[in-house]
Amino acid sequence: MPISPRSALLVIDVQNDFIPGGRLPVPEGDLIVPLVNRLGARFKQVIAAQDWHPAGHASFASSHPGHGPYDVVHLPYGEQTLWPDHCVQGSPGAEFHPGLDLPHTQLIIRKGCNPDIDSYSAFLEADRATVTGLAGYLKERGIDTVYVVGLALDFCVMFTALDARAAGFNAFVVMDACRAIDHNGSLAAAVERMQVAGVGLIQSNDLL
Ligand code: VGL
Ligand code: ZN
Repeated sequence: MPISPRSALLVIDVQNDFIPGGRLPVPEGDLIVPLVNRLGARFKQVIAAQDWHPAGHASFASSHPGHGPYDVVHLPYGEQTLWPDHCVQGSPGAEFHPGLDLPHTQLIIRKGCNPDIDSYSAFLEADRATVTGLAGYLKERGIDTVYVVGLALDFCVMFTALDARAAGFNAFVVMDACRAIDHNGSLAAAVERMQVAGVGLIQSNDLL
């Protein structure tokens, strides 16, 4: 498949805390890095998302006494899964994986910065109202198609792809350049939701 100049690669949360050995490890998360680099080399437009939480963030189980990671609590905007502390602003765990080699990345979108609101998506925070500005950036640059890779497939990658569709972009997820947390069937549910929304699920071979 030729890569249109009107397309962008969105590299989601390839950060130390999501790699085995980190605070919220995604199994095999490190294995995607060489493939993400190869894909990135094919795109003129590369955008990276970086989970970037203040200490004490509302999505951290440690902020909810009596609760542990993976519990679900009610916050003003709805249900929130709780996580181990991760990707704290300025911490080593929040840095990109050292093997990520995408020096032509033009934009880094940091998300989850609001202490009271989580943001899986690189477009829209979990209150479904606060935008990151990514849709406007892409539109101003004439981009109509996004390819999404990174971590975790069943959370940040999925919500980014769904919101890309909702914002009017063609959206593809390069499945073998992602890995999932897969908690309580979340991977199968994510595949189903993306298919229903018209997100194309492809393999890196389709692009390389
Ligand atoms: C993510 C859980 C919490 C992700 C981020 O990148 O998928 N998951 N924060
Ligand atoms: Zn997070």
